[in-house]
Amino acid sequence: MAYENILVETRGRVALVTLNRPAQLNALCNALIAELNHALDGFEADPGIGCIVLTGSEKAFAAGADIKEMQDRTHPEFYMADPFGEWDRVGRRRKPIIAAVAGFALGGGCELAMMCDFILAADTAKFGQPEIKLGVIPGAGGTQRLTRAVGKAKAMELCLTGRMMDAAEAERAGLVARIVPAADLLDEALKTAGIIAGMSLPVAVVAKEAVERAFETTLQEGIRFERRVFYGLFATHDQKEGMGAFVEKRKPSFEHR
Ligand code: CO8
Repeated sequence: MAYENILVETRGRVALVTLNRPAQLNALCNALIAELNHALDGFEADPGIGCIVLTGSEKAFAAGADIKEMQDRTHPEFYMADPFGEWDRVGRRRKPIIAAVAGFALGGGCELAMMCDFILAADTAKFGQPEIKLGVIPGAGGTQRLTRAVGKAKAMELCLTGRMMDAAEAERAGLVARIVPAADLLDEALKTAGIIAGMSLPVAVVAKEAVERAFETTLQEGIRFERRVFYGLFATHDQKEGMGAFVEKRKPSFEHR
């Protein structure tokens, strides 16, 4: 498939997807989301890929869903087409995905970043859910994921006023893992992805699944889940290799099995 709205490359075990509609500030049209899912399907199926970086441009990670594409939709059209089903697929990926965000991450752009496993932000990043200014509300998980990330007070303020928060505020609030200088964002994201991709892939997938459980279940159920999968990892080659390497004072060589 030839992509028109994204750029895709691989660097060793890391895949890089760059949103590429610069004239529209990477507004997320349906075709872009379909291309993104197509690319992610390929990376999920490829055992040679251990981590994915999703990024945009210097000016915008993504300024939201494509307003021009949406504006004339009717309720039955929207309901039947259910474009969010495609968006949801991004958030259900098993391999780790890092969002590397510079510039605007607004509306669907903020929601897309939050579907990733964590956000690395450039010091230029700006986050917000401005949908209320358009007469709608966030529709791709924003009211839920933002609230879980930053708590009710700030999420409510952002969704009701539509104001943006800068990278420093987003980091204080817990929305982003780390802020880096804009010039270093991609290098830092790729370096971080390289570290993750160097771990045992099945173990990384289990770690991701276990952390996600914290958002979906009670503490006791989450701990029970963690314990079951923890014990299960002792059936892997890579657990024997990781612990063996530590005891033998050498670097582990994971085989992703
Ligand atoms: N959709 C379509 N086009 C956009 C979008 C967008 N979200 N954002 C920017 N653009 C376009 C502009 O129309 C403009 O195009 P043109 O040159 O043809 O007029 C171009 O990008 C550059 O934008 P600006 O001239 O506005 O650039 P500025 O630097 O002046 O401003 C802003 C940057 C502040 C980011 C401004 O562009 C803006 O406010 N954009 C809209 C932000 C927004 O409201 N986002 C939320 C959209 S709604 C949403 O995301 C709902 C999510 C639910 C998922 C839906 C699934 C189908």
